[in-house]
Amino acid sequence: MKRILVTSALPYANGSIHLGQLAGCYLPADIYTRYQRLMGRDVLHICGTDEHGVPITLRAEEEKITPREIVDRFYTDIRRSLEAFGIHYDNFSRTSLPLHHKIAQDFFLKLYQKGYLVPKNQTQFYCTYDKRFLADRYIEGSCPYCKAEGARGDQCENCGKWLEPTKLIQPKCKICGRTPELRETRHWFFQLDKVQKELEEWMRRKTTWKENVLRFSEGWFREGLTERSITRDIDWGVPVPLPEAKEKVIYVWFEALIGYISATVEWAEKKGDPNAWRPYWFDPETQLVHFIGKDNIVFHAIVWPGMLLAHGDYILPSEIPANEFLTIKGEKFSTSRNLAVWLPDVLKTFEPDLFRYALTINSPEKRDADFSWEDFQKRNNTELADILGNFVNRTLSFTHQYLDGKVPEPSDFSEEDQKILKKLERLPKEVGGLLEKFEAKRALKAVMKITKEANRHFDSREPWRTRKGDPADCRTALFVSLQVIEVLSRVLDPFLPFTSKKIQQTFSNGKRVHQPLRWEGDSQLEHGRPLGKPEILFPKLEDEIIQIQVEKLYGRPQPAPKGEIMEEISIDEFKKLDLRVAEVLKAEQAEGTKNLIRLQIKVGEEERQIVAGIAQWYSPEEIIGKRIIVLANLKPAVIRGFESKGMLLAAQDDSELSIVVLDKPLKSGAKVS
Ligand code: B3M
Ligand code: ZN
Repeated sequence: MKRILVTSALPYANGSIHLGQLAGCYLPADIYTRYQRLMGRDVLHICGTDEHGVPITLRAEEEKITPREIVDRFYTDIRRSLEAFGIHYDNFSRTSLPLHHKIAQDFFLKLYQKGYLVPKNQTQFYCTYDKRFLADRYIEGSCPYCKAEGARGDQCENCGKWLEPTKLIQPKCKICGRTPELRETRHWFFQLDKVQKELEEWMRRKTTWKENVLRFSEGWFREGLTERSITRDIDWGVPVPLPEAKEKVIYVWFEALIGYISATVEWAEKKGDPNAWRPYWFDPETQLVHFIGKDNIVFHAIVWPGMLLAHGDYILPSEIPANEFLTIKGEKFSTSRNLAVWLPDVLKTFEPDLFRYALTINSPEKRDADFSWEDFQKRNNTELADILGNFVNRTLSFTHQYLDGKVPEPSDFSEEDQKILKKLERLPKEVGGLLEKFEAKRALKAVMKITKEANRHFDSREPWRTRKGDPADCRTALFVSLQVIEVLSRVLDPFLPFTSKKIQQTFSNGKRVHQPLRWEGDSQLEHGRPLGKPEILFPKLEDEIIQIQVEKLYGRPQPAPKGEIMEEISIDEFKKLDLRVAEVLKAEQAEGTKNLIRLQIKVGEEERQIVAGIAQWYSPEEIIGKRIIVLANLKPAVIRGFESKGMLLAAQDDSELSIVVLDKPLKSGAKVS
């Protein structure tokens, strides 16, 4: 292949990026692209925001602002946070650009002229109360296939099927909850069935593709592809370029996919070479790689190749490495249910590489994976800090302390030295080979494995003993450890670019490193080279930091593991807790959340606000007037945007939660001991 065009699914500009999207698509794509760049290949990484469709208009209606304001806010939010996470795109575009409208309309017209888009009358759900047709997510019901509730008009999140809204069970208008009626309207249908044969032949040649994509597509082929309506009666989107289709727009999924092309065209224009995009989309020597999450398989492995086959000018995807889902303590991330860990939030507290590591070493490449803050803390402390950080630090510190801070000259390599040097020589090819197959998780594990071995090698060579008894041997051992660090700094770049850069900075004796070292090359650590001072690469994460994140997510601390009494504490430690009686003056549901209640409480003379995740067990009215117990000297926290100064005490078993209340009317502010 002459060149690689990598795309990442265009995120809807209706919310910030969360960890589930990073693990599913954006991080794997960046790791793969970074590796290809380090191999010196011609690779472009294209992405941008998907700015039309119902996800945008729903959010605009919720916030009573325009779709334009929503997409402008989240285009910036998403672009900035992905950049801060270390993801470098050659172009990050947006589908509300006139350029995209033009390219999408030309694509539509070409298929229309070739007879692939056929106008038909269609009955569609209409809400008499909201006076509008209900497209896609404006209609909800139970999925006709898997019976899951909350299936949207365009796709069922549970089984991933692309749905016809009229087939939903007990359909309801998403805005007002009423049962809609069916009305006639006219739409243009993409004759997907016409390209099924070609599609199947094309897919049959994809023998190395991931099981989830092949299995899903075969299911669709077996059922038989059917025509699909690709226009909508809404006003926010790419207008249908036909005079008889006034007030209709192209269905968001149909035009967003064309966004991959328009983002590449925009890249070329920004580069001042308007034709530079052509080889990436017309030359069969281009490797076209679409990174997506599994909920986007049907549109990327069936609809999009069908559109490209119908169009006839463009190449088809070479790879579609779809990842499975990341869950959070067993629940699916959900923007709409506000159950997510948002990228802009976490970047305020944590270095990006901690997440790049945690989401890759536990990546949902072949099956769903679960994220928890406790696991995140453990991986940072016992893997990044204790294995990688420790090895780099002890090697550089020893070199500074006993070898004048310079790469020592080796003499005869011991057997252990030769063993680890042999593995080191093979490492870039081993890791690269896995990345070529989109197996970033195994690739990163291979890097951590040799780092563990390097720690053992350092221990077994005992430089702290030989530095006196056999200095030549001591120098040889450290020379080997330094060579390990040099190669680690190269192969870590795709996964942990910030850490890789810090390590390479020490080779250049503090001078700024602009270009990372190539994937393979002569070692930069010839003997005599001065080395910069080591720094602590991964500080340990304390429980308090994690606890704040847990509370942010659930609105209250999670119950201790069932039945286990926690670690003993002294009476002095207990005395640090200032527990007080508080009177609940006011209480209300915290806007935009499902399980948070905002309380105004009185503690002695002072009034303050606390937030508690108890809405599943209590209505606000039930707790007004109660005398509760609060931890009054807990550091204030902001939970889902609400300030909380203190925490109420509640007891929870596996089915019920009760807040702790007094059985006598003590004065508020009374001390609890
Ligand atoms: N915006 C769905 C999503 O954000 C859709 C991807 C479009 S890729 C062309 O998951
Ligand atoms: Zn309605």
